[in-house]
Amino acid sequence: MSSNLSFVKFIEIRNIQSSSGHLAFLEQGTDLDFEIKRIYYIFGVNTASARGGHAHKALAQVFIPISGSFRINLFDGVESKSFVLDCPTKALYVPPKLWRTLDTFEAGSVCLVIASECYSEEDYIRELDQFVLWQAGEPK
Ligand code: T46
Repeated sequence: MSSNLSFVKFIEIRNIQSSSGHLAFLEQGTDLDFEIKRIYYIFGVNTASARGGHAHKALAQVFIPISGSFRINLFDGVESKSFVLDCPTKALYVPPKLWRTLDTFEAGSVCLVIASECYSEEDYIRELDQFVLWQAGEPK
């Protein structure tokens, strides 16, 4: 089985620094190889809480730790990898077809997500056993 885990990558976000602070930016085409359809953000997460616990069939995402830090755990049905996001100029590209959980949120963290699709519950697989079966049967 080929795995989308191999396509997960950090993206260095361009950052203009001056005496009055930083300005970081991403552009479609240069930094993002998908069309932006949606942006959402997660904040106010209790440090003991986890988010996610699902996979997406088609949605590609870029995660940016705007503030604080958290961990993204990815699972392709066989292999797992974890990534710590703790720098606002270091984003993580996550392709579809990966089970994910987000945990170890630092207090005050803000997770911005740039998404390739509008929200659709049809795109979610929210049961781990269903995801493993779907991955095993999914032609690659
Ligand atoms: C992901 C992780 C990191 C909407 O109505 N519109 C939206 O754009 C989103 C993202 C969610 N929702 C609704 C669906 C649920 O009723 O908001 C509620 C909470 O969503 P969910 O349980 O999926 O939240 P998380 O934090 O577990 O997952 C979210 C994203 O859904 C998902 O794409 O990768 O953040």
